[in-house]
Order: sequence, then structure tokens, then C-alpha cells
Amino acid sequence: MATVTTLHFREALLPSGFARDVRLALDGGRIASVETAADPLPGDCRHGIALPGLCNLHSHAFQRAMAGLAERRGPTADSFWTWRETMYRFALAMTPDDVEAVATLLFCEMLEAGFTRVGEFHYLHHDADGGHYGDIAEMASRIAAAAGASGIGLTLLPVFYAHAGFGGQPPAEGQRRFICGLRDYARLLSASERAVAALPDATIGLAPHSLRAVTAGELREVIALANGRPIHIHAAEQTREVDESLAFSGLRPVEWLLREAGAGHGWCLVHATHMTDAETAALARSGATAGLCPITEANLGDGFFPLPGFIDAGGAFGVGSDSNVEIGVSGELRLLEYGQRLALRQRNVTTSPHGPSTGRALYSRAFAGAAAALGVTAAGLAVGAPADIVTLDPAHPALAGRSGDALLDGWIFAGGNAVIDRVWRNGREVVTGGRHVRRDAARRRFAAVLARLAAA
Ligand code: NGQ
Ligand code: ZN
Repeated sequence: MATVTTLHFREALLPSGFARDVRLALDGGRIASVETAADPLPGDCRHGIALPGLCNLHSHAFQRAMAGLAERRGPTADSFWTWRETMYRFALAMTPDDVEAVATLLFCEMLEAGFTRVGEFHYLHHDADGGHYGDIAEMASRIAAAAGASGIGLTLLPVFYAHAGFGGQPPAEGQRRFICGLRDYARLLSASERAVAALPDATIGLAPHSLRAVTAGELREVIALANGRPIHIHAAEQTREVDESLAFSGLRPVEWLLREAGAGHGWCLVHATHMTDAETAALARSGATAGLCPITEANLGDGFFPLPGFIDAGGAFGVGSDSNVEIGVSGELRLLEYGQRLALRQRNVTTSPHGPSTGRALYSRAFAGAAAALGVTAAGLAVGAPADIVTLDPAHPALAGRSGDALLDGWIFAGGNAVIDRVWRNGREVVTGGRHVRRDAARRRFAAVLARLAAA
């Protein structure tokens, strides 16, 4: 019998908006009751401001090991494509132990920064020579172990990656650890399900990597395996991919996915940066989620997502930390809005004229969109919902004198990660005073891996 914990919050963001004096009872991993305007009772743990935890819809965990290490200019002008060469070299150097160590600290950092579930777009499948491990899901099981150790919710997205470019070009040498045929992919999917089975509420989705890495025929076969599970794909992140798509099929990537692959509900198009107005509206109407990764998109020089047109057409979006160069809910949401301000020379772009605050608009939209993308219901702080709760410290100067939606504006635009106090995940308190309970051990293990990689 799980013990019931009761928490009392000065304010909490409920599905109906912020409420004061909120009492939540947690039973096991779920919220068993919600009372508002409730006095704290003896035995309640009393805290400041509660939010439902956000899903991080797109991560490549191993890339955390190279955060900050690709910020030196090479012999030629640097671009996404030269960064990718560096990233491939890292991918070739990492063992399963390395990946587990890096992912464990990363997932602790995500929890400290307000993400309570991660969509791990996982393609580092095979041994360094490209041979399969004895268990084809060896690497997936390391991701699952990292999720288990940190406590973060996991939606594992095993990736199908087969080609180096449009038209089924043979894979490059540097991609050998990612490559699967369709039969191996089906085996990888079932082995991945077994790898996450011990986690309390892990789920699986499918991830054909991109239109560069899969042919139309392969994409159809991967989609046929989905069986209601989410489908994630990178699309139109760089203009070069758009040009290659036009040259190959006469259609742009998002246009092609909507018309030829039936992308819509249950899909997440990651980035979708370069779209025409017509594609933007069509993607919004399709019911797919746009998987925006503002910090990585800035770091890689991708471009600006056409947010106003997408929102006007009713589009759903969430955010992801992608290359994991920097981790934070507030940082991703802030840069999403700031990118629009820089590109459009306007302010408060994400919210409507008489809508809520920009912080609230960003948070509520990303909350709903990312949950849909990761195949979980976005119930928020409500009876029966998972007890995935993030608290903000009301004593932080960025929240001084504020209440309601202004707390989100203060956190996202003024305070950042330092505002986060505690995090409960699946009913367990895993972050206290802004620190994950296993932070120190995870940092030591991470540092040892980085020292080894640097020496190699
Ligand atoms: C990825 N990263 O899957 O990690 C890709 C690059 C590729 C971004 N698209 C790898 N940001 O395209 O093969
Ligand atoms: Zn990605």
C-alpha cells in the first residue's frame, strides 16, 4: 500500500488557471485529490508555487557530452554540417557505460530544470564498428537505466536510420552505429519495449530519423509498425534539406510529409523551421505537434520557426532540448519568444492581444503540445494525473511580489533555472532546493567519462 503524502501550496497552476491555497494528496505516483482555498493541515508539507511538470519532447542524450566543445571555428566556415561531423566523432567514441553516465546526469539536470519526462530520440544503437550488440537494445537499456536512476519519465523513440541522403543514398562511414534495416528495426522496437518495461510509466514511440535518412517506401513500413504510438521525424531544419527535397521530389519536406506520408495527429515534426505560409497553416491544421528546440536551433544556426502564422492556424507545439547544449524549460521558452522578437521586431509574440501573459501562453501551449507528442495525457494538476510537479521558490527575487501568471513571466524571463525549488516525479521528490538527490554521484561519474573522452 503506497503512502499518501499531502502537499500544501500557496499557489498552484491548475487546469483552470492559478489557484491559491491548494492541497494535493499524492497516492503512489498519482494525484489523489485537489482542494483549493484550503488551509494547511498538520502533517502537510508546505511549499510555494506548484506547476505541472513539462515534457521535453526531443533529446539526443549522448550529445550532452560535447556541450560547449563545438564552439571553435574550423578551417572552413562552420555550419550545421560541420558541427555534425564533430558530433559523429563523439558518437563513435562512446561506450554503453559512457552513454549511461552521460544520460544519467543529463536526466538529473532536466529534472532540476523543470522537465519531468523526456522524449529520447535514440539512434546510437550499435557498437563502434557498426556491429550489433548481443542485445540489439543494449544502448536503449542504458537510456532506460539512466531514466530509472534519475526518476525522469521516459518516452523512448528508437530511431530508424538507413541512408545518408535523399533517394536512398548509402550511409556514410561515420553513421555506422545508427544504421538498421527494417527487419532489425522491428526487432529493435520489441527489444526496446522490454528494455523500458521495468520503468513505472515509460512508453515507446517510433522515429524515422528524417527524409534524408529514410526512403518513402521505408517510411511507409515504419509507419505501419506504429499501432497508435507517436511518430517523430526531423524535418526542414536546414535550408539545404529543403533544397534537396525539392530537387528529389519537387516537394518541400513538410509539404511532402503532410501530403505523402499522412503526417497529422500522433506525429511530431521536429524543427519544421523552413516552411512556406501554406505549409505552416497546413501543419497547424494537421494536428501534428511542431517539436521546437530553440536553444539547439540557435546554436546550430537553423533559422526561425514561423510561430505567429502557426499559432493563428491553431497549431500545437512543444519544446525539446535536442543537442542538450544547455538544459532548461525557462531557457527554451524564453528563446522561443526572443527569436520571434528578434526576427519580427515585435514584443509578446506568443500571446494574443487580450490573452494571458506571454509566460503563461508559452507554458500552457508547450505543456499540452509536448505531452501529446510523447503519448501521455496532459491532465495537469488534477485528480488521477501523474504526480509530476515542479515548484518555484517564492523567495527568489524574480518572483517577489508576484502572483498568478506573473510568476511564470518572472521565472521564464527574469529568474531562469535558479527559481526551481523542488520536483516530484511519479510521486517521488527527486529535486530538493534545486538539486537532484543523486546529483553529486552523477556528476562524478560524468566527469570521469569526460576525462576519458578528452584523453582519447
Ligand atoms: C541528430 N541533429 O539526429 O542528432 C541530428 C543530426 C543527422 C539535428 N538535426 C544527425 N540537430 O542529421 O544525421
Ligand atoms: Zn534531433
